Amino acid sequence: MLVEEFIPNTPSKNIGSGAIGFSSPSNIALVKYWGKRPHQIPANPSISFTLSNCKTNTILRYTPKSTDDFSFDVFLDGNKQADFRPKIQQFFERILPYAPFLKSFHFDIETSNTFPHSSGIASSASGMSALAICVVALEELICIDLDSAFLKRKASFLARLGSGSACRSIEGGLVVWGKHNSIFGSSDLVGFQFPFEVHPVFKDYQDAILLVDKGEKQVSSSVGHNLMHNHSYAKSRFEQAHKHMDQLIPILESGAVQEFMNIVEKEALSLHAMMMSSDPYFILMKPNTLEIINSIWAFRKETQIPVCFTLDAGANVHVLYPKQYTSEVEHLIKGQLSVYCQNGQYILDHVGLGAEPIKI
Ligand code: 2P0
Repeated sequence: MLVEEFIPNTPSKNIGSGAIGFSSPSNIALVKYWGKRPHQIPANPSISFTLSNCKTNTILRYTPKSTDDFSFDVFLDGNKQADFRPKIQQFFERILPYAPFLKSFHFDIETSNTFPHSSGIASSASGMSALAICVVALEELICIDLDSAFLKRKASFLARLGSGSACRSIEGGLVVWGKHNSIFGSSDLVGFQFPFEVHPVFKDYQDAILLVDKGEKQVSSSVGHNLMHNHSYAKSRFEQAHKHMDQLIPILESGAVQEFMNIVEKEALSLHAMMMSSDPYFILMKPNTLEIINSIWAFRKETQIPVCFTLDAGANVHVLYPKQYTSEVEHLIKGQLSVYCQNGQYILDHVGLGAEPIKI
């Protein structure tokens, strides 16, 4: 796959004003992306579950204009959001070669999240993927003859340029991003659906997100990624991610939940070990993160229920479990784990379908 395929070369037509809407979910990585090269190329392959309830709804209102600049306003829950502008300006600049029509319109970008703002849940994956697919839908209106599979691939390609993990939110289910030798068709440029058989247990896996700390992170993901350059353990970390991808293929096919949990937890702790051993070092886990992990391990030992955890770049804990254990795990969360959450808050989510159009 070459970037050239995403540069439009079809004839375009004039359109008037209008609006396009998409919702796009967050995703949770099982094998983590941590470390990147220029132009948003990941240092190792990753795989994630696309989520369902945690999503961003974006409406892109477009009005033709004749000036040669970017013109847009951003609204969150109806309020103008000036602090979102730099990230979107940077996104538009990065994707301009692939969406040259962006300077031909003024945009009002209206966005809202289904999860609480500043809940510590990264909104960049859902937000950037929702905006990216709106841009591609606009291209579909302007250009003639674009096929729908290509449009999804392009939406993922553009989303990646906004935020790496966003490229895994366009498709549903299990999504792979990053070149991996055992996965034919895998690419550093786009996320695509895991191409092998998936056992039914993993098709409706549950993810309860325990909101341990809703504050601003002390170290952003961009800074964290950069600290993987010259990291003492970077080479072995990237090798480990490749090994875990290889190991997950038969596990996802056979439904081997024990082996799945082993890799997923190792990945979460390896991610945070990289943070704790970078220069400068930092810790994003909080005491309550560890309380929850220990409680999950104790519960699993006692009940033999296959519930495990993973972590994002923050203190929140994602509790992963097969759907058949929903009542037992919800009981555990309500009774024991929610006391470690800020204001007792958590979000129940599950594997979802990816980005979807919104009727306007
Ligand atoms: C992931 N994370 O695979 C990893 C695991 C966080 C921990 O991708 O700089 O917001 O926008 O490409 O995608 C968070 O990093 O970083 C992330 P950018 P992004 O989900």
